[in-house]
Amino acid sequence: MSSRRAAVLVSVLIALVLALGACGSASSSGGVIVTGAWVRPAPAGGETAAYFTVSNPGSRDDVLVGVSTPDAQTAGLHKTSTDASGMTGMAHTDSITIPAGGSVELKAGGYHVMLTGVTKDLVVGGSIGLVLTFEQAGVVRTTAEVKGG
Ligand SMILES: [Cu+2]
Repeated sequence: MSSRRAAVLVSVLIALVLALGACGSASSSGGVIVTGAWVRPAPAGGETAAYFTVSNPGSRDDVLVGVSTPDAQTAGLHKTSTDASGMTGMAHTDSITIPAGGSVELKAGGYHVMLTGVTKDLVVGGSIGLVLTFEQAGVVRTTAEVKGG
């Protein structure tokens, strides 16, 4: 083999490795898949909300029972809802069930992760870590990108 052909072969292998490595912003453990995690900007010490989608391709329901982060003093599951008089508020929720074969999207106006006392300025382009605990899947770690909104 000529050295030129060898060089081409090496380039192809490197491209392949990069392509395979690039498919992973999804975080998975034992059945659930967490995708699209993001968090709203906030100044250090402030509060904000984080969102993501959890898919459960498995054959039994799983339940998100806890959330934590090294990047804020507290993290908890909240649900925003609007009552009959049109007042919008949010309340702590203990758990979010992810149905077998289904998915749940945490989004504005619904479920979210409430963070208080963030330990650094969250600016667009930055990120924080989230540690999610599921009844079945156990601990799933993901990275939430700071996005405007
Ligand atoms: Cu909240």
